[in-house]
Amino acid sequence: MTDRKRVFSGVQPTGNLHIGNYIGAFRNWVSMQEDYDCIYNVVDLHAMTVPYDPSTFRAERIHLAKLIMAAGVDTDRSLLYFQSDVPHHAELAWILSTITGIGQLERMTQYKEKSDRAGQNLGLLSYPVLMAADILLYKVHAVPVGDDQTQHLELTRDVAERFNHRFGEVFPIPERITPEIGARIMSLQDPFSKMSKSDPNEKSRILLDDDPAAILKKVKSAVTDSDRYVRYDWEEKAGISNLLELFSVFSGRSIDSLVEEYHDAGYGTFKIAAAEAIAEGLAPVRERMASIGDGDVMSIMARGAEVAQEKAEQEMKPIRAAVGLG
Ligand code: ATP
Ligand code: LTN
Repeated sequence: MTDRKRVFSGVQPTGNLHIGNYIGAFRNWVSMQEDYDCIYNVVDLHAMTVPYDPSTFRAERIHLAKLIMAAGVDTDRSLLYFQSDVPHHAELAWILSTITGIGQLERMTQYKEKSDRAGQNLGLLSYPVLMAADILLYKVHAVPVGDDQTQHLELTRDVAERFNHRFGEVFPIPERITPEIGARIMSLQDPFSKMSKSDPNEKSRILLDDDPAAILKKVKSAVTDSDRYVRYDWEEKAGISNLLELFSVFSGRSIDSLVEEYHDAGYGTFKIAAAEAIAEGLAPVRERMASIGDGDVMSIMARGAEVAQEKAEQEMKPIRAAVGLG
């Protein structure tokens, strides 16, 4: 790698990727490859903080890695690996946990939501510390994520500042990168809650590998309102505004031009056109998915882990020295 600025991001193998993940995070994972040295992870250790099935976990991890490649992460240019293959993440998380307050962790919205739903455990509480370790391990400058990760990024920045203050200037303070449109894509069934992998209602999300018929069905059943005019207005028309964002991202057209064209076309016509744009935008991902074999994925991930282990070991040396270890 050169001395270009670095980027890190991760995604949990907690289910199939949806277009919220794609728009909020992956588009930037892909586009940032042009200008940055990018390091991306399937954060399997994070996924273990909620109940999961160990007998399917391996296949889910591989499937997610394949989707990341199909979505446009080029493993000749970017480093991609399973977080659990590089133990330095957990080592640094331990060091950082010694300077993180429990009160701050207990205030994390995601901790409160997930512990209410799935039950408390220490891993879930310290989840953001492991995320801070992922980011700080490589001294990255930028982290492309969706809106829901804002609080975790703030914690990462606090921990980095605290570390630097206590042990010397080791970590740069990383910036959050979120898209202008689509940082928070909402559920198709409830436009007031975010589209999520773990929502039990499958109609709430469009998956990256859904076929055009499935996409049309889900968009048609998307919850809107009883009016008939297409307007971009999150207060009054959250469902339609959500669809407008999706339509805009996948068609490359501005929201204004879509509103102009579909203002009084009726919701039925508008939804069909939006579904077609989404299906067309996702077609290359679906095609690439079919052409990548599981064996290829495993060997690419093994190579990624090997490169990362060496790099992470180099990065850990000054960190260990700063805290008096090593
Ligand atoms: P889970 O439901 O298991 O929490 P998730 O759908 O939130 O999963 P993550 O693996 O936590 O997915 O997130 C992967 C990336 O996608 C993160 O950068 C996250 O901010 C982003 N992301 C997740 N949901 C959305 C959404 N609805 N809109 C925009 N970005 C999102
Ligand atoms: N918590 C993140 C996943 C994640 C991550 C990271 C994102 C784990 N480590 C480091 C960016 C950088 C989420 O999306 N739920």
